[in-house]
Amino acid sequence: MTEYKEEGIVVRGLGGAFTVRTDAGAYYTCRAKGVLKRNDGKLLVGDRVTLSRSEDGQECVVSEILARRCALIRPPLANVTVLVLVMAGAYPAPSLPTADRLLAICAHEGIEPVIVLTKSDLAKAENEALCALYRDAGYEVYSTCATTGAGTDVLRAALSEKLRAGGIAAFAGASGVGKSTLLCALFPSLALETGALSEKTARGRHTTRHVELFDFSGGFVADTPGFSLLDFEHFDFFSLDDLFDAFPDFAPYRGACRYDDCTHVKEEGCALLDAVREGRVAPSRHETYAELYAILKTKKSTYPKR
Ligand SMILES: Nc1nc2c(ncn2[C@@H]2O[C@H](COP(=O)(O)OP(=O)(O)OP(=O)(O)O)[C@@H](O)[C@H]2O)c(=O)[nH]1
Ligand SMILES: [Mg+2]
Ligand SMILES: [Zn+2]
Repeated sequence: MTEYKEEGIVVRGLGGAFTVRTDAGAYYTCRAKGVLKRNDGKLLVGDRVTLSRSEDGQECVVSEILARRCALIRPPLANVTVLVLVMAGAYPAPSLPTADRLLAICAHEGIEPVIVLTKSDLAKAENEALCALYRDAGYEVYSTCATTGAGTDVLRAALSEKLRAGGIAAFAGASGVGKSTLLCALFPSLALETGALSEKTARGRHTTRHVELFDFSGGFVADTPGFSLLDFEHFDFFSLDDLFDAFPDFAPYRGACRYDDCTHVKEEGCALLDAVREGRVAPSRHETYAELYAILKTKKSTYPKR
């Protein structure tokens, strides 16, 4: 068999079949070579790859993963450049610890975070409070309503600018928060499946089950399966040494505490705790920090320091 080798990007992965878009713009359904299925080197949507194919394209194998800039486990996606964290003030109620954990992972991985508060028709006051909290913490925040389309033009323009030079903007957030609905409001040509919330728990039902990339501007937007509250419970994404810097809003207080080895959890003379008391840092941000401190303290540092 004559073998053709081409480079491209994995745009979809479902049940062991991967769709690769080659740099020439053709789409092939591929299997992954055995070594790319193991946990440590697993092929992810977003990976740039080499594919080997027969002339007619019937036999396609992803044979190699090219250099990765980063890899997320939740959502499972490689080379994310912008993480669009979708939240709502209600339906489902937001989990700030989960949001803050994902934002910390972004900071650590060098991924630009963008926060979108959606369902503004259902949760106007709650969304405004969240908007103030995260803008004060220095994050870029947008407000949208997928039902009326409010705020979608502004968000689309911002994403277009961010993706102009390539990259992947991944929409992530709790199940049922409205990621797929928002993507359809932003890009009407996408006909993504969406699902109602459970009446009993007002939570989502995991309607989206796979990650998929769609062309936009010079790069891609990605829909991802919503996470549940348990997904970030077991926090193992970086080491204790990197924790403080994963909260960009804490930066002004670095090195300002009375004790050099201050853990910023309970010490006297802690500049960060003073900032929380005086309303310069949101208590919820510090609570997440303290929770992660307790979790990471018990772990051996096996991560390369950045
Ligand atoms: N009122 C209102 N409902 C919305 C809005 N956005 C989404 N919804 C509804 O919220 C429900 C869940 O929306 P989805 O888009 O499926 O949520 P998702 O985040 O993709 O959920 P998963 O795929 O499970 O992760 C659907 O019933 C949507 O119609 C909004 O802005 N306003
Ligand atoms: Mg969805
Ligand atoms: Zn301190």
